[in-house]
Amino acid sequence: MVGKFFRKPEPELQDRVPPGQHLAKGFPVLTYGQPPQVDLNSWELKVWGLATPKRFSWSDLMALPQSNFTADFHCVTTWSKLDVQWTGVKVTDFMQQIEFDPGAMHVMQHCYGDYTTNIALDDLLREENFLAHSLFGEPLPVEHGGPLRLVVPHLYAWKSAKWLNGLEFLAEMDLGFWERNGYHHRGEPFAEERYSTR
Ligand SMILES: Nc1nc2c(c(=O)[nH]1)N[C@H]1C(S)=C(S)[C@@H](COP(=O)(O)O)O[C@H]1N2
Ligand SMILES: [Mo]
Repeated sequence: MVGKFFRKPEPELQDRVPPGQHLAKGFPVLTYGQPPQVDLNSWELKVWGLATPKRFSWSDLMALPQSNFTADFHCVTTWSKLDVQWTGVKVTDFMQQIEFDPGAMHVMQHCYGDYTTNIALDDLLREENFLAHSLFGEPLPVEHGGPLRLVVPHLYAWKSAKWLNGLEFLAEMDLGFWERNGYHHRGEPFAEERYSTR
Protein backbone atom coordinates (compact mmCIF):
# COMPACT_ATOMS: atom_id res chain seq x y z
CA MET A 1 0.00 0.00 0.00
CA VAL A 2 1.61 3.24 -1.14
CA GLY A 3 -0.26 6.53 -1.18
CA LYS A 4 -1.76 8.85 1.35
CA PHE A 5 -0.20 7.25 4.46
CA PHE A 6 2.83 5.44 3.08
CA ARG A 7 5.71 6.13 0.75
CA LYS A 8 8.31 3.97 -0.93
CA PRO A 9 11.76 4.32 0.65
CA GLU A 10 14.41 6.27 -1.31
CA PRO A 11 17.02 3.83 -2.71
CA GLU A 12 19.67 4.94 -0.16
CA LEU A 13 17.30 4.13 2.72
CA GLN A 14 16.13 0.80 1.36
CA ASP A 15 18.53 -1.31 3.41
CA ARG A 16 17.09 0.24 6.57
CA VAL A 17 13.52 -0.73 5.69
CA PRO A 18 12.81 -4.38 6.49
CA PRO A 19 11.06 -6.61 3.94
CA GLY A 20 7.31 -6.00 3.63
CA GLN A 21 7.51 -2.57 5.33
CA HIS A 22 6.64 0.91 3.97
CA LEU A 23 7.64 4.27 5.36
CA ALA A 24 4.86 5.95 7.31
CA LYS A 25 4.08 9.60 6.85
CA GLY A 26 3.98 11.15 10.31
CA PHE A 27 4.16 8.90 13.36
CA PRO A 28 1.12 6.61 13.58
CA VAL A 29 -0.25 5.57 16.98
CA LEU A 30 -0.88 1.87 17.59
CA THR A 31 -2.62 1.06 20.88
CA TYR A 32 -4.78 -1.86 21.92
CA GLY A 33 -7.56 -0.36 24.05
CA GLN A 34 -7.53 3.04 25.70
CA PRO A 35 -4.31 4.84 26.66
CA PRO A 36 -4.00 5.06 30.47
CA GLN A 37 -3.43 8.46 32.11
CA VAL A 38 -0.60 8.23 34.62
CA ASP A 39 0.25 11.00 37.06
CA LEU A 40 4.00 11.61 37.53
CA ASN A 41 3.58 11.83 41.32
CA SER A 42 2.20 8.31 41.56
CA TRP A 43 4.16 6.90 38.58
CA GLU A 44 6.52 4.04 39.35
CA LEU A 45 8.57 1.43 37.58
CA LYS A 46 8.76 -1.84 39.49
CA VAL A 47 11.24 -4.70 39.18
CA TRP A 48 10.42 -8.18 40.50
CA GLY A 49 10.69 -11.91 39.84
CA LEU A 50 14.24 -13.28 39.57
CA ALA A 51 15.73 -9.94 40.64
CA THR A 52 16.00 -7.98 43.87
CA PRO A 53 12.62 -6.19 44.04
CA LYS A 54 12.91 -2.45 43.49
CA ARG A 55 10.67 0.53 42.76
CA PHE A 56 11.75 3.62 40.86
CA SER A 57 9.90 6.91 41.24
CA TRP A 58 9.94 9.55 38.51
CA SER A 59 12.73 11.45 40.28
CA ASP A 60 14.75 8.22 40.67
CA LEU A 61 14.51 7.74 36.93
CA MET A 62 15.40 11.33 36.09
CA ALA A 63 18.48 11.09 38.36
CA LEU A 64 19.94 8.37 36.09
CA PRO A 65 22.22 9.39 33.17
CA GLN A 66 20.13 10.94 30.37
CA SER A 67 20.91 10.36 26.69
CA ASN A 68 19.55 11.23 23.24
CA PHE A 69 18.71 8.46 20.79
CA THR A 70 17.89 8.28 17.09
CA ALA A 71 16.28 4.99 16.14
CA ASP A 72 14.20 3.35 13.42
CA PHE A 73 10.76 2.05 14.42
CA HIS A 74 9.04 -0.89 12.69
CA CYS A 75 5.41 -1.84 13.37
CA VAL A 76 4.39 -5.34 12.32
CA THR A 77 1.30 -3.87 10.59
CA THR A 78 3.84 -2.87 7.86
CA TRP A 79 4.72 0.73 8.63
CA SER A 80 8.18 1.91 9.59
CA LYS A 81 9.44 5.29 10.69
CA LEU A 82 13.15 6.08 10.37
CA ASP A 83 15.23 8.39 12.57
CA VAL A 84 12.80 8.89 15.43
CA GLN A 85 14.44 11.13 18.03
CA TRP A 86 14.02 10.29 21.69
CA THR A 87 15.49 11.23 25.06
CA GLY A 88 15.70 8.98 28.09
CA VAL A 89 17.81 6.41 29.90
CA LYS A 90 19.86 3.68 28.24
CA VAL A 91 18.66 0.23 29.35
CA THR A 92 22.28 -0.67 30.14
CA ASP A 93 22.54 2.39 32.43
CA PHE A 94 19.21 1.51 34.08
CA MET A 95 20.34 -2.09 34.59
CA GLN A 96 23.31 -0.90 36.67
CA GLN A 97 20.63 -0.38 39.35
CA ILE A 98 19.26 -3.93 39.07
CA GLU A 99 20.54 -7.15 40.56
CA PHE A 100 19.06 -10.08 38.71
CA ASP A 101 19.65 -13.79 39.39
CA PRO A 102 21.99 -15.74 37.12
CA GLY A 103 18.95 -17.87 36.24
CA ALA A 104 17.03 -14.93 34.73
CA MET A 105 16.74 -15.45 30.96
CA HIS A 106 13.55 -13.62 30.00
CA VAL A 107 11.70 -10.49 31.02
CA MET A 108 7.99 -9.68 30.93
CA GLN A 109 7.27 -6.00 30.34
CA HIS A 110 4.16 -4.90 32.27
CA CYS A 111 2.29 -1.68 31.51
CA TYR A 112 -0.27 0.64 33.01
CA GLY A 113 -3.43 -0.51 31.23
CA ASP A 114 -2.41 -4.18 31.45
CA TYR A 115 -0.56 -4.66 28.14
CA THR A 116 2.32 -7.12 28.40
CA THR A 117 5.09 -8.18 26.05
CA ASN A 118 7.90 -10.66 26.58
CA ILE A 119 11.54 -10.22 25.64
CA ALA A 120 14.63 -12.39 26.06
CA LEU A 121 17.09 -10.86 28.53
CA ASP A 122 19.79 -10.77 25.79
CA ASP A 123 17.45 -8.75 23.57
CA LEU A 124 16.66 -6.37 26.44
CA LEU A 125 20.28 -5.79 27.44
CA ARG A 126 21.41 -4.51 24.02
CA GLU A 127 23.30 -1.21 23.96
CA GLU A 128 20.83 0.54 21.65
CA ASN A 129 17.73 0.02 23.84
CA PHE A 130 16.36 2.78 26.02
CA LEU A 131 13.57 3.99 28.30
CA ALA A 132 12.12 7.09 26.62
CA HIS A 133 10.37 10.04 28.25
CA SER A 134 10.76 12.54 25.38
CA LEU A 135 10.01 12.45 21.66
CA PHE A 136 11.47 15.02 19.24
CA GLY A 137 12.40 17.25 22.18
CA GLU A 138 8.96 17.29 23.82
CA PRO A 139 7.64 15.24 26.76
CA LEU A 140 6.51 11.87 25.38
CA PRO A 141 2.82 12.33 24.42
CA VAL A 142 0.41 10.00 26.23
CA GLU A 143 -0.64 8.31 22.98
CA HIS A 144 3.01 7.37 22.27
CA GLY A 145 3.45 5.90 25.78
CA GLY A 146 4.13 8.85 28.10
CA PRO A 147 5.28 9.25 30.76
CA LEU A 148 7.68 6.41 29.93
CA ARG A 149 8.06 3.65 27.38
CA LEU A 150 10.70 1.15 26.44
CA VAL A 151 12.16 1.31 22.92
CA VAL A 152 13.80 -1.80 21.45
CA PRO A 153 14.82 -0.72 17.93
CA HIS A 154 15.99 -4.14 16.66
CA LEU A 155 12.58 -5.80 17.21
CA TYR A 156 9.08 -5.00 15.91
CA ALA A 157 7.59 -2.14 17.87
CA TRP A 158 5.02 -4.23 19.75
CA LYS A 159 8.07 -5.18 21.89
CA SER A 160 8.47 -1.49 22.85
CA ALA A 161 6.01 -1.26 25.73
CA LYS A 162 4.23 2.07 26.18
CA TRP A 163 3.29 3.25 29.74
CA LEU A 164 5.89 0.88 31.15
CA ASN A 165 5.22 0.04 34.80
CA GLY A 166 7.16 -3.14 35.53
CA LEU A 167 9.90 -5.55 34.50
CA GLU A 168 9.45 -9.11 35.71
CA PHE A 169 12.56 -11.28 35.45
CA LEU A 170 11.84 -14.91 34.51
CA ALA A 171 13.72 -18.17 34.11
CA GLU A 172 11.62 -19.34 31.17
CA MET A 173 9.93 -17.54 28.32
CA ASP A 174 6.34 -16.57 29.01
CA LEU A 175 4.15 -14.98 26.31
CA GLY A 176 2.82 -11.43 26.43
CA PHE A 177 -0.45 -10.10 25.04
CA TRP A 178 0.21 -10.16 21.28
CA GLU A 179 2.45 -13.20 21.54
CA ARG A 180 -0.48 -15.14 23.06
CA ASN A 181 -2.62 -13.87 20.20
CA GLY A 182 -0.57 -15.23 17.33
CA TYR A 183 2.46 -12.98 17.06
CA HIS A 184 6.02 -14.27 17.06
CA HIS A 185 7.75 -14.71 20.43
CA ARG A 186 10.75 -12.62 19.28
CA GLY A 187 9.73 -10.39 16.36
CA GLU A 188 12.90 -9.52 14.44
CA PRO A 189 11.80 -7.36 11.46
CA PHE A 190 14.63 -8.19 9.02
CA ALA A 191 13.81 -11.90 9.49
CA GLU A 192 10.07 -11.04 9.18
CA GLU A 193 9.29 -12.79 12.46
CA ARG A 194 5.69 -11.58 12.36
CA TYR A 195 3.57 -14.55 13.39
CA SER A 196 3.95 -17.45 15.73
CA THR A 197 4.96 -20.63 13.94
CA ARG A 198 3.75 -22.85 16.76
N1 LIG B 1 1.19 -0.57 26.57
C1 LIG B 1 1.18 -0.73 25.24
N2 LIG B 1 2.36 -0.70 24.58
C2 LIG B 1 2.37 -0.86 23.24
C3 LIG B 1 1.18 -1.08 22.52
C4 LIG B 1 -0.04 -1.12 23.24
O1 LIG B 1 -1.13 -1.31 22.68
N3 LIG B 1 0.00 -0.93 24.62
N4 LIG B 1 1.21 -1.27 21.16
C5 LIG B 1 2.50 -1.73 20.59
C6 LIG B 1 2.53 -1.65 19.15
S1 LIG B 1 1.72 -2.84 18.29
C7 LIG B 1 3.28 -0.71 18.50
S2 LIG B 1 3.46 -0.71 16.81
C8 LIG B 1 3.91 0.40 19.21
C9 LIG B 1 3.32 1.69 18.67
O2 LIG B 1 3.90 2.79 19.28
P1 LIG B 1 3.32 4.22 18.89
O3 LIG B 1 1.85 4.22 19.18
O4 LIG B 1 4.11 5.19 19.70
O5 LIG B 1 3.57 4.39 17.40
O6 LIG B 1 3.68 0.36 20.62
C10 LIG B 1 3.67 -0.95 21.18
N5 LIG B 1 3.56 -0.81 22.61
MO1 LIG C 1 2.50 -2.58 16.03
